[in-house]
Amino acid sequence: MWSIRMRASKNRAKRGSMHISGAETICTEQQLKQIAQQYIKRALSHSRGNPDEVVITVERITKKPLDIPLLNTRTAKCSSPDKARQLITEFLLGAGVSARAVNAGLKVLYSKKHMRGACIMLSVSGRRAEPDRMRGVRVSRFGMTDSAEKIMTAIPGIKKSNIRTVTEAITLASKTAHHADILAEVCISDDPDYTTGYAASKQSGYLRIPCIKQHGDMRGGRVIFVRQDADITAVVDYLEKRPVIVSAKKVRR
Ligand code: WAQ
Ligand code: MG
Repeated sequence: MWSIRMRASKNRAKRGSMHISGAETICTEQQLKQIAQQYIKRALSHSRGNPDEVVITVERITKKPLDIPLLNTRTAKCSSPDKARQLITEFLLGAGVSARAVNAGLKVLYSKKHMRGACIMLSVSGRRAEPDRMRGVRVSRFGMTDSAEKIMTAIPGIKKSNIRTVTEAITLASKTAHHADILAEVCISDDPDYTTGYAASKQSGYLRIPCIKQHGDMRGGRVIFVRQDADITAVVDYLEKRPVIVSAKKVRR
């Protein structure tokens, strides 16, 4: 198996280069060429702008991937960012995150500062624990089995053109939620024309939240809430390095 990742950015020469788009999956050797082609096309036709650097990393996976279940999906009734904040708050409180950490998390999610990765937040104190606050932690080395991908196409209410975005998000969220020290994750896309976000946890599954932000807003972010006493180094190592395949076989309610 191989891990393939893409990252596109703009203004590479100037200070503060801008992240345009990123994607990744785990695949067989035969699939590599086709996926690399798709990723380049994606990088060059992104709503956040035109990149001047596209990096594709292809890496053989030597460790056997961990087989984990696909999260169940639901879509919330939501028609405004205000309502979305309320839904996120309820979801996080239900997952055991303190009110203080919820507020700190919302601040990061709706902040103007743009990160390429996710913020790791302690679930009681609301303290940020990611090693690099500018960059955040990139969840990486995950893929989905073909059978799980088929299930994705059958989820009601998802536009065909959005299936890829949703599939990638659920795969990442399934990997994240699987770790015992992770209580929940919330995500807002940084694509100005993608206004559905999500909240996810192992217990409650993947909750799609429409209208999480206004159309045209370039801001986005991700916050992963961990147990207050979590081993941060181990969590980051799992998120970044542990190869994971998400499959539909073990879907639970
Ligand atoms: N690891 C950690 N954080 C990431 C990663 C990653 N691999 N990729 C992106 N981020 C962070 C980063 O801060 C971005 O600004 C933010 O998340 C949003 O990234 O069911 O497309 O790739 O319809 O724009 C949600 C789909 C799509 C909801 C989310 O995120 C649905 C999306 P984006
Ligand atoms: Mg994006």
